[in-house]
Parts: sequence; C-alpha cells; structure tokens
Amino acid sequence: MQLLNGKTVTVILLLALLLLVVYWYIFQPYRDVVSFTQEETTEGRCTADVIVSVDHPFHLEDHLQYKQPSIVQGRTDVVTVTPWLAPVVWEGSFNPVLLDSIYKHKNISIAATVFAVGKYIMFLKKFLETAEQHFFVGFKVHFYVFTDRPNEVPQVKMAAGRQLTVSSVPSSKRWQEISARRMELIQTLIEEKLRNHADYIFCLDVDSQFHGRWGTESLGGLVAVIHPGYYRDDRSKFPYERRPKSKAYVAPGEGDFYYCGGAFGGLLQEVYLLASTCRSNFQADTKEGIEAAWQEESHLNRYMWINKPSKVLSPEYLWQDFKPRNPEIHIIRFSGVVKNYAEIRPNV
Ligand code: 5GW
Ligand code: MN
Repeated sequence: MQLLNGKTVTVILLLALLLLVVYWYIFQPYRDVVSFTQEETTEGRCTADVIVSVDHPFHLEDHLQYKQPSIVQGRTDVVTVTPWLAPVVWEGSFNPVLLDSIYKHKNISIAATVFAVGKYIMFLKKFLETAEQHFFVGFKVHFYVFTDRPNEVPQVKMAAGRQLTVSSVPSSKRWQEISARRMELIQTLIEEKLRNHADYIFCLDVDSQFHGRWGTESLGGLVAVIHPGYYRDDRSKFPYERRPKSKAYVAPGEGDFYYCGGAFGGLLQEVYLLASTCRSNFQADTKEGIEAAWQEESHLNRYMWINKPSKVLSPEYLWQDFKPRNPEIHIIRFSGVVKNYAEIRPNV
C-alpha cells in the first residue's frame, strides 16, 4: 500500500513538471512580444496591455480647429531641428493650442526644482509669481523649493492643481558645494518622492523670471536649453572643460551646442540618469583635486554631448536680462535677472 502511494506521488510529480514545461514553452514567445513593445514606447507609461492599446504620443482627442501646418513655410532665420533630428523649439515652430490639447488628455504632472540658498531667497517671490503666469498654465505643477531659510519662503497664491513643497537644506558658503548638492538633491527627490507622482521634471535657476509662455512644447525625454551667450559662436569658443583630466572634458572639435546649467529637464528616468551621472563625475573630479570650469554646467554639457537631448529649447527659454534681444529671438520666455554679485553671493 505504501509502495503504491509512493509511485502515485512520483507520477503526479512528473506530470506536474511536464505541465510546467509545456506552460513555459507556450508563454515564452508572448513575453518577448510584450518586452519588445515596452521598449518601443519611450514616452508615456508602459503596461503589458500596450499590445492591444498603444498609448500614441500625439493622439488628437477633440475635433480641434487649428491653422494648417506647412512644410514649405515657417521660420527661415533659424534651424528648428538638430542633426540627430531632435526639434529645436522656437516661437513659430509649434502650435501651443494643439500641443496643450494633446497633453491635456494625458493628465500629466510636472515637477520643478528650484534652489534658493542664502541671499538667493530674494529671487524666489518673482520666480514663483511669474511661473504662475507663464509656466505650464492649466497643468498640474509641483514646485520643490530647497532652501536654508524656510521661514522666508514667500506666500504665492497658486492655481488649482498647483502646489509648493519646501525642503530644508544646510546653508553653505561655497558655491561649489551648493552646485554639487543640487544634482544630488535632484537625484534623491526623484528617487524618494517623485516616482509615480510626476511625469516630467524641470530644474531651474531661481535668479530668473518668466516673461512668456513655457509649456507643453518643451516636453521631451531629455530636454536641454541652449545658452544665450554662445549660440552664434564657433564651438572652439564654447567654455567647455578643456582639461582631459576632468570627467567633464570635451575635446577640441567636439560638442554640438553650449547648453545652460540654469534650466534642463525631461522625463523622470532621463533626468535621474543625468543627475546621478553628473554627480558621480563631479565627485570623481573632486577626488582628483579638479573642478570643472563651470562646475555642474560643464558636466551637463559633457553629458549632453554623449547623450544627445531629444528636445532642444532655443535661447528664448533662458535669456539674460542684460543682453539686448537678438532679432531671431521673437519672444523671451524665461530670463536671468541682473544681479549684484557682491551683494548676494557669499564670500568665497
Ligand atoms: C552662486 C554663486 C556663488 C556662490 C553661491 C551661489 C548660489 C547659487 C547661492 O548662494 N545660492 C543659491 O541658491 N544658488 C542657486 O544656484 C540658485 O538657484 C542659482 O540660481 C543657482 C545657480 O547660481 P547662479 O544663478 O548664481 O549662477 P549663474 O551662472 O546663473 O550666474
Ligand atoms: Mn542663474
């Protein structure tokens, strides 16, 4: 009796094993299909049901009336696409009504980080007030302010769906420390707070104000802004880090554009990778006793040379108030204010 039971158990076990193997073979190819389509969707959420319903990035929901687009008429004074076919966003190169309508249905939310350490807190009020007027108006925006003076954060009335979170950071006398910590704090913010709570993130300098629309036209995987000071110059004049010893090194004859450290962004995953890479390169340099020419801006430029941005924002997106407007700049959307360095910067 016992022997018979033992045999039965062995048979059952073998059958179960067989079933498992058969199951594995049936579903293995299906899994490949799922992971393939997941890789194909670079924007938007990836779910296993993408096979049946693809979340098309530019799906038109409304019967929206808008101006007929043309491929033979438009801006001729500027280049609106990079050699790797990323759009360069200029006024007149996009339809804001169309883009807003497309992104409205996706119910996206945008995080924005801004650092206001020491006397830089004085810039925060205007930054936030003008952001309410121009930055992703009508969309969910969550500002994350990092400051050593939380009591001095101004009360700015925000529209529905928009909010502000203040995080305390230790004060620092050295810009190098503030700069290095910026990437680190962006990295941990994405890791600990933003995952599943935001789709896109922008990291912005506080010593600036919005003057015109900055909206859905700026969204992309990895987004960089072209620096207003160098965009007409030969790349040999770009202030890249030129010492091969530094991890921010860009060789002569290399580099696409000179990008701003004062504004960048994109999808959470992309900005996470950027922040963690720049931070570890920054730290590796510190260990070697070297500091890149323009600190994190140099590291950002090195990163963007290797990892090309999928969307490039024209200097309309970070002008400088002291600079006269060039004719190709039809609108200034965001601009750095003129500052009295002696007054605001800690003694270095
Ligand atoms: C900046 C330079 C030297 C020493 C300290 C600072 C500094 C920068 C500071 O004391 N507090 C601070 O919050 N920052 C943050 O870093 C601000 O968000 C600021 O917008 C950003 C970049 O520094 P900026 O704006 O002075 O750099 P530039 O290249 O735009 O002039
Ligand atoms: Mn600045």
